[in-house]
Amino acid sequence: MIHRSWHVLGAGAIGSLFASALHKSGVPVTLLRRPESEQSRTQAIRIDENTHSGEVHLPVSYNNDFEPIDHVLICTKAYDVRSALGEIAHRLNENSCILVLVNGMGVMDELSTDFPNLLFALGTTTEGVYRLGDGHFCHAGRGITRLGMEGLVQPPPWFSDWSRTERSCVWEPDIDETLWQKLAINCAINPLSALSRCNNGMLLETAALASQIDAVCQEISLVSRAAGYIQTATDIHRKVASVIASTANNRSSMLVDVLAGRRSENEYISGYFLKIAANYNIPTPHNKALFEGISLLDKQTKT
Ligand code: KPL
Repeated sequence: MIHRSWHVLGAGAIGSLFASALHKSGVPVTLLRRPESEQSRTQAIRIDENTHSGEVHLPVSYNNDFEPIDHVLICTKAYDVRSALGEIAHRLNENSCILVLVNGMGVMDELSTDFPNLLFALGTTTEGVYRLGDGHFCHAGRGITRLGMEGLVQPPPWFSDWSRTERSCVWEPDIDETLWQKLAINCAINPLSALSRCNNGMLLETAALASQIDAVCQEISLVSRAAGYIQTATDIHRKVASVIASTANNRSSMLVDVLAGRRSENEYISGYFLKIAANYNIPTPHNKALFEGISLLDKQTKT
């Protein structure tokens, strides 16, 4: 029996869902936190699902503590990963596994520059979970979590910690295409819903918004084809329509950020897409206008 342990950096909605799931399946889990004022060394996480509510109590370690970290799940906002990892870098080594489960793409470009000796795995999830209060979350929709590492077709031993949890987790041999597909869906839905301040469903119910979705998807398809993401190039219109239908009553994460006056992850979603489009000299005026609209809102936030 191998005794692995996991640390979780960024215990927001998604981080807490997986911290709780790993703990419940018998894996020791510790939450990482900034050493701010007098705080307790344990934290309760409560997750409601339908009529059930489950609570777990997890130990807390401060980022500036010294015990080494073997496996860490990072679930911060995309723009915080780099500095958050910097705060725990002294506890990591070239054998540590660092699993980055954040929105958007482009974080890896930053991390491989700053931390060339560390080993990273990446992931994306369609689990729907939102915050109700401090350490209290609602698991509103079950989804699938796809994890992978560049060039690794078969899962590494640590993946069994994930496959044994109550959550549905699969190993993805081509994580890059999977992340791109999620990015493409986010590029279509998130900025338009945030600028229009509407639930996802309205994007196809209103003719003017539906034609914008179509134009944005057209550009995404062209760029995806040029970049070699053939599945996304072929499927994007259908995929976006299906995600809009299945999340019709939800607010996109970008709309939630905008309504909370928080900086959005625009640079790691549309911003990353525009960089790739520019690499192939493909004009993407619709995506660019959405990016610029959200950038203006981001400039008004304090974070
Ligand atoms: O991932 C999403 C988000 O809100 O960030 C969905 C629901 C897919 C919308 O793009």
